[in-house]
Amino acid sequence: MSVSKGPLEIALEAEAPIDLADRIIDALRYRIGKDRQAARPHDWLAATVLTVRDRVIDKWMASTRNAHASGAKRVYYLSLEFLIGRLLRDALSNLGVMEEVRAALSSLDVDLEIIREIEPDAALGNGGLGRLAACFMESLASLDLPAYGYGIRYVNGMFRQRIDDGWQVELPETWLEYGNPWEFERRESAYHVGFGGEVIADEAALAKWVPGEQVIAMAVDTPVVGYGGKRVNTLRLWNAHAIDPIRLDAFNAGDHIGALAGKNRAESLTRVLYPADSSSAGQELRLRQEYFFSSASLQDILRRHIQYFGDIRTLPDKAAIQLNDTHPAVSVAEMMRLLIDVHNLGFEEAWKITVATFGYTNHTLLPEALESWPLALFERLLPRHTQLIYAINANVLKAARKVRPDDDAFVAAISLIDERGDRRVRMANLAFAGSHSVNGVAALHTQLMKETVFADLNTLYPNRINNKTNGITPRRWLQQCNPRLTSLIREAIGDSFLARAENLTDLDAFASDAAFQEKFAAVKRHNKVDLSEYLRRTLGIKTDPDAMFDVQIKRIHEYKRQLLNILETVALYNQIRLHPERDWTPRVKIFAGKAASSYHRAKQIIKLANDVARRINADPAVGSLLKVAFIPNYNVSLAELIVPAADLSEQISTAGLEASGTGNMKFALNGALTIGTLDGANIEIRDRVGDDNIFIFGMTADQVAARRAEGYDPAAAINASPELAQALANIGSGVFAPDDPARYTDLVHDLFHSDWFMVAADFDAYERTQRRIDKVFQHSAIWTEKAVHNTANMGWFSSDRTIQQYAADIWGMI
Ligand code: 26Q
Repeated sequence: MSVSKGPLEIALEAEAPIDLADRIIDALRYRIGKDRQAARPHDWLAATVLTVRDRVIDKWMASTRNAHASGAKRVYYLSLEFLIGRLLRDALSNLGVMEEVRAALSSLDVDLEIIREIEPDAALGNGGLGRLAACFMESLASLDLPAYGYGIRYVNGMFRQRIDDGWQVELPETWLEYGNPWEFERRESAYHVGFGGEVIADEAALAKWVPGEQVIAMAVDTPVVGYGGKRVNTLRLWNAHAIDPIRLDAFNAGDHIGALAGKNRAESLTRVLYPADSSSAGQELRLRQEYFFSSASLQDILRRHIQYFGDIRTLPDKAAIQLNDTHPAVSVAEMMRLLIDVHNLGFEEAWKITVATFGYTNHTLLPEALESWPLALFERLLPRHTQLIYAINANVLKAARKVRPDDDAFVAAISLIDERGDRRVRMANLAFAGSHSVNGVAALHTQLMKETVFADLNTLYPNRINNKTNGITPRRWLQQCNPRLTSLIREAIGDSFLARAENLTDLDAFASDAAFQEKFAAVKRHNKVDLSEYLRRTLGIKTDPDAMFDVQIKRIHEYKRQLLNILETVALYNQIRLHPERDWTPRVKIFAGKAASSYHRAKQIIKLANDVARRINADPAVGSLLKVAFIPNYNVSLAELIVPAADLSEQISTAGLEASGTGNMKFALNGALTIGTLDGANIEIRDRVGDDNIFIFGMTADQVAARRAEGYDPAAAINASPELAQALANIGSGVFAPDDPARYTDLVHDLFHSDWFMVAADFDAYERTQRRIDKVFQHSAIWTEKAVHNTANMGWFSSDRTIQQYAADIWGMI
């Protein structure tokens, strides 16, 4: 894209209308090189994408031009993760050409649904944080805000999960196998990124960094289409290339491997997404990735600013840069380096510009997840940045001493360097000090930030911490994934809710309308039939679409407490066997999620879910009263199938540990009721849907903290709960693992002796609530009325609202 200054008014619409089907055929012939006879499904997909992409391009260029012409402020969202999923349906839907394209393909005997399904997910993220970035990009375009997402174009995204004999096996993910027709390589947008080397003083005694190694970052752009197709923004992902792709001297001397070593080393930077387990692994390649993408993005942002506005000192008026967690936090030091060493500003002025430009979003309080890097590693890789961080720290510590002169603990907590043990650079402190705004992602989480991890920084920089409760895009997470419910809502209240999700409250008027309830329930049942069919086809598990579909799908982590759900499943199984005559509510327990490859306990929990499923599904004593399914390879596309089919949404983290959650929002929007703790955004969901329409149980965050402080005794909690004790006895003695009865000895032992996530403490409350839910589900009209109230009151959780708050309060854009 050649970006030239000022509006370039070219009449782009003046083209003669050509039949869409002909265009697809042309794309197939002239861009793929196949004719209709030779075309395979992937060729049709590529030809369709290329044709749709053509429609996007004029709007894309116009969007970029308008931003330039108006001199509007732009937002830059820096994220190591963008968990996008498939793009085709999103683009067709937001452009409003779904039916047109479907008809064109149909005239060519091609089924849109079939080619849609073979599009691979762009899975450049682990979970919630990456998916949030994708929802934000969609909302930014939909709200007509000029924005760029910056990230890494991983060749291998989130690993593919296979379940072998109940165990997770990780396979490489290959989303680029058939190429990626959505993207544009921008060879002219390339930057050098350095590593290592040394800092010397130049003639003027100014610092000069001479890197020991350099790689090239090359931009690859993907258009992001907003709702209604008004605006198209850019997702710019970086690819790493070697400066010298091949060392010919080595090659000619016969060293064919050595000749390519530099190329391989450079390209390994953008090869693979780090699978996270919320604990910072601290590997050198990860820090290299963080710096590589931060540096390339900032060079690009500054280059664009200078090109259009001429003066680097106006940067904060024209650019807002948001850091998605600390993963891009080294950007603060890189900005200082670019402003001081390249643009020749003084330290103080550079710092003012930096702080005015950056905002930082925190997504976790788990201490083991707070990123820090060994100072020695940091200094070896980034010697100039280390100097700058020392200089920043000197100022920060001076300010801290001014506030509390005699409080060494206060000063030590604020320091950008952790001086305990091996010295480490604290990325959260760097991001905090270098940003004018620091936000949490739900009200409770933000409150806890102020009270715990960031208490001291909050004293030094009061008013910096603010809340921006997460949201989800209603286009992907209602309109596209649940067309049946969307039609029903549209019939009732019109379709303004897709752009203004708060208008969903008009549905409240229909909640007690019997005719509407019936239609709502029919939609849910239809979606459940689809999921049921998937379970039968892929897992051979037969399920009754009239049973309650009880769903927990998310990353597998102890704090999310899949174990609590499994234990309750075992307890229910025991109760059904003991009292088969009772009026049980048939349930299908559905689990899905990936465990970080190094997280042994999480993988054990996956195996347990599968062991429990195998035994229960094969037991004629429970028959269709209880089924358990662990669906392999959870990803965005699978969520789009499962969410619309859920009756009950499991959001059962230990209170205080789930920063927000966004799956909770997707389910409630699609008419599932939530069983959840008072954690993250669950609290705000309750506030909006009302106490009667959500099932809250268990300890609050305050109670969890108090219980820990007083000395929590899990064995006592277990012994006080006969059903829990029984379930644990069954699991511990190998009832579900006859082939290896000792498989869960350590897991059960740990529950008795530490139970950090307080599974035992919350078990009884959880179990009682589940039995209450059984009763409510039997009254289908009452259940559906609650479900409608959920859908009606979830509009506030649109990421449009979240983005408007960021734009107004943090970015200074509206
Ligand atoms: C860190 C260092 C090294 C390698 C990987 C990582 C890493 C990567 C990803 C650490 C954490 C993550 C992902 C975190 C995440 O997804 N957090 C979730 O963010 C959501 C959006 O705000 C919240 O809704 C969830 O509550 C939160 O868990």
